[in-house]
Parts: sequence; structure tokens; C-alpha cells
Amino acid sequence: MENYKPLITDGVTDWPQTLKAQYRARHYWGTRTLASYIEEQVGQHPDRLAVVDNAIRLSYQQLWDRSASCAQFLLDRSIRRGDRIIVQLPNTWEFVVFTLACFRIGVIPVMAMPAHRQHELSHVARLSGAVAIAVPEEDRGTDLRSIAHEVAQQIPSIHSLFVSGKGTSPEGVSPHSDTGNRVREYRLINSIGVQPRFDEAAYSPDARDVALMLLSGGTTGAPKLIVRTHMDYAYNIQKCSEVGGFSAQTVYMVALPASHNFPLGSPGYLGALFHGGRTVLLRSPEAVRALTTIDQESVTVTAVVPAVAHKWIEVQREQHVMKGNSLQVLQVGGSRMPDKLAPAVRQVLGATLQQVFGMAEGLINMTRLDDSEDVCCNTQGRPVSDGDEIRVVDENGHAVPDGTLGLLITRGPYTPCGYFKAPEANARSFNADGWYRTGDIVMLRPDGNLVVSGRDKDMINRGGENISAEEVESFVYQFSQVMGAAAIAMPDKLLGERLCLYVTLKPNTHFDLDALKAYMEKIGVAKFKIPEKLVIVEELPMTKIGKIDKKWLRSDVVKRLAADAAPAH
Ligand code: AMP
Ligand code: DBH
Repeated sequence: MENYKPLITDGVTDWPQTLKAQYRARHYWGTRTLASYIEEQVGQHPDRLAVVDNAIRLSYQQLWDRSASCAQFLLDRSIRRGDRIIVQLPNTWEFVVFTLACFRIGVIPVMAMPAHRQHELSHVARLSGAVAIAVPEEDRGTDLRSIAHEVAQQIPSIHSLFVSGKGTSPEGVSPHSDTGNRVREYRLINSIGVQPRFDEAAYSPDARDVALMLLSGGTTGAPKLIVRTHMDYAYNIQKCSEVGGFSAQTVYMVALPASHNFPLGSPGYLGALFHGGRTVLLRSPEAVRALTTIDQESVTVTAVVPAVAHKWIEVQREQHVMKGNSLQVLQVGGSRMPDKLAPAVRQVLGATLQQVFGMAEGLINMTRLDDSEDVCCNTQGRPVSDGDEIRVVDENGHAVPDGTLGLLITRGPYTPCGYFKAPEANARSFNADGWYRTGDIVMLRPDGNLVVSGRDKDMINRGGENISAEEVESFVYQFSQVMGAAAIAMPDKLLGERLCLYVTLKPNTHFDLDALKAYMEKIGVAKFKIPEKLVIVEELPMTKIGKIDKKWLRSDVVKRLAADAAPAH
């Protein structure tokens, strides 16, 4: 143990010594790698179905063999323990096989999103020092392979591209003149035929090694990288699995991008595979397809963002697509579930709602499956581990009384103490005792559950009056004609900021500010919280994972105000 040398030290912030000693003593951190949990299941029931991707169905043994082939394929191309590979694969069996291959030889997948483009990818590739990129030929009409070549051209550390899908280009050559001879392109499918054996013992990583890098999806600024070790991520998955009730009977459908922390490890498809369950991969969360797949594959649990839950509920209510009753649990997280929508998860989809308030930075809160209707529908749950410490504080870091709003800070055995190579962000977001400032405004209820009220940056400061965007949105959601709502700040000469509201409406319905004002006045809400501008749009812009993109809206309203102010000709 004393001789252990970390794979990467530069740019990684370790937990403080005292915390490390505590976490070890309490056995939060084990000695096993991520792959070892799946290996155990392979040993117990090699022929059981593990991965379903449309017509492709892989047993545990096939998954294990294919990932071994893939690992050898990477080794043959000089990829070694500690190397970083940007993974931008869609939700396919290749995603599961490729990342498992990486875990088995200590290669570190950097979990990019299918929606990322050159700007984000170059940034992430440079920051991580990646040696390769794994991409599909194309994704929903976008030529991701060409984008990857352009990124490779800019980032000299990249020497290989691994392309999924059938394609026809020959092995080992770069068909792109852009990247000339430096960058070699390989077909992932060609890795599958090689010997499903490699010298596991020689290449297997240490549980303390970095297992993967997650992206923080913050809507402001460039994505940040979060370094997760085998031991902390395995613990993360195990605790979430316990609270999610995952077992050998679990059939988990990946509907969100598999590289996101929620469907990946909270407990995600890895949670299902750790327990001998099955994972079903969907390319997108489109409602009819998703509801049909739940029936066809007897899916028991899946994870979505509230906007997707909303859509599924609408479609199921109107078209009754899903006929069976396999779906036991719908996990909803990523942004705030409107309280009003929550009961429909049981009423319309017949599933238990499990709210998940998590972050790639670590801390995960969940409602428990046997919580009361009130807790399940009106809170975002509580931490999954007794090692998670949470505090709700004011701007000066002093604790606020329970039941009042404050900023959530946290530390714990699966919450790293800094972003990768980001000293400035770290100075803002972490302190020396290992506490992470989540930026979330929450209330801690006396029963220990958290209610998320917004983000600290998601406040509108109207002449000194602070307004929580999420609070205003909750009033707007009381109107049944409203599909989506986003309250944002618009600049104002007099007050600094005023409140602007973007909404999407159900077809052929009407909504205006007078109706909202009348309602807010009737229930006695402070006047300054009443929006002063309403923009009705066809669709709200979404971030890569499906959260409303408020940054975009804030710049949109500035343009609209300028247009309003321009003299008419
Ligand atoms: P990220 O840091 O990109 O992983 O995003 C995590 C952030 O998403 C959290 O800090 C919250 O702001 C938000 N979030 C995640 N789950 C929920 C939830 N269930 N309710 C409200 N906000 C959430
Ligand atoms: O939004 C998130 O980042 C998130 C949501 C739910 C997350 O990281 C998670 C669960 O693990």
C-alpha cells in the first residue's frame, strides 16, 4: 500500500489526510476495480443476458469476451494504463464494451456527450491530454467522425480515432488529409474478432487509480473535468444501487446519454451490471419508442430528466402506448421536478417516482422507494451514504436554521475535492477541508430531506430583491396549459435586473401575464416576484443533457429588448 504511486498527480486534488483515514477505517473505500464487479457476475452466470441494443443481445460472457478483445486491441495500439480517451459514443453496445475494456486495463474514458461539438471536445481533449477519441461514424445526421478529425488536428497528443459502426474505411490509416499520418483511424468492430484473452493480471489497475473523468455540465463556461477513482465510483454505484433496490431482476433502460453520471453510475447501467441485472440501450428518450421498449424488454427501471418525464406522461396519457406494468421505478433528476407533475408518475406510468438530486462532482441524494407520497413528490431526497456530510449555509458560510433556504455544501467519500487542472474554479468551489460548494440553493426539511429551490446563479436580483427563478417557475406550472417555464434575469437600467419569463404552451391554449399576476396576487406572493416580460416560444433551448439552457435565454432576451427598443421605421 505504501508503495502505491498514483497514476496522475498533476492537477488532481486528493482528499485531506484525516478524511482519507476516516473513509478507509469505515470501509467506504474497497480494493476492487469497477470491472471486478462485472467479472464476478460473469463467473456466476455467464449465459445470462447482460446488454440489449436493438437486435444485438450480449450475455455476460459475450460482454466480457468482447471487452477483452477490445482491451487487447487498445494495448496493441500502444494505449496504456493512465492514458485518456475521449468517449463520445452514442448509447450502443459498443459504448458498454469499449468503456469496460478501458476499465479493465486502467485506460481512462473521458465521458463526453453526443451533443458536444468541436468547441467542447477540443477543450476537453486539451485539458485531459487525451491520446484518442472514440466516436460513431455519425449521430443523428452529424458527422462526428469528421469533427473528431478536426479536433485531433488541433490537439497533438491525439494519435488514434476509434470509430464505431460498420463503415468501410480500411484499418490503421487516416482517410483524412487534415490529420495526415499522425492520426490513425480504427474500426471498433474490428476489435471484436481478436482473441478474447489478454493478460488481465499484467494490466489490471489499482482500485485507487483514476477510473474515469466525468464532465460537469454547468451551463456557464466550458465543461470541467471530474476525476473519479475505481474505489470511489464503485462505492457511489453500490450505495445508489442499494437505495434504488437494484438486483439480478433489474432491467435498466439507458434513455439519457450513457456517459452522464446519472444513467452511468447513479446507479445507472453499471449498477444493473454489478448486480447481474440487464441493461437495455436506447439512442434517445423519444416517448413512443421508449414506452414501447419498456413493454418489449420488460424494463423495470430507468432514469430521465423532468422534461422527458413530462413528455412520457403526456404521450402515455393521450396514446396509452405502454400496455404492461413492468416499470417499477422511474428515477427523475438533473433538474427540479415540478411538484405538480410528480404524482402523475404513479397515476399515469404506474411506477414509483424516485427523485435523484445528484452531481458528477459526487454527492447523490435520492428519495427512498418506501418514502411517503409527500417525500417522494415534494423533495429531492437525502444523501445515499452516511459518509456524506451536508450543510446548508449563508453567503458567509454560517449554517442557516433547518427549514430555511441556503447554499448547499458537501463532502464525502465519493465527492472529490477539486476539478482536474482548474485552480481558479477550485478556489471558488472547494475549500481546504474538502467541502464542495454545490451552488444549489436548498432547504433541509426536519425529516432530513432536501428541497432544491434553485442555483445561486439562478437568482434574479431585482433592485436588491433576490428572486429564485425556480420559485417563480413553480407558480407558472400551476397553469395546466403551460408545458415548460424558465424564469431568467433581463438587464434593466433602473433596477439592474428584472424578471423575464419564457414559456412553452400546449397546442391551442392561451396564457398571459395578467392571469399569472392575478394568481400570484391571490395566493399572496410578493409583488417583486411577478414577471415583467413574457416570451412564448415553440421550444425551450436545452443543454446537452436536457436542462433548460438559461445562458442562451439570457442572451436571447437581450436581443429581444434591443429589437423592442429600436425605433420603428
Ligand atoms: P453537474 O454538476 O453538471 O453534474 O450538475 C449537477 C447539478 O444539477 C446539481 O448541482 C443541481 O444544480 C442540478 N440537479 C441535479 N439533480 C437535480 C434535481 N433532482 N433537482 C434539482 N436540481 C438538480
Ligand atoms: O444532473 C446531474 O449531474 C445528476 C443528476 C442526477 C447526476 O450527476 C446524478 C444524478 O448522478
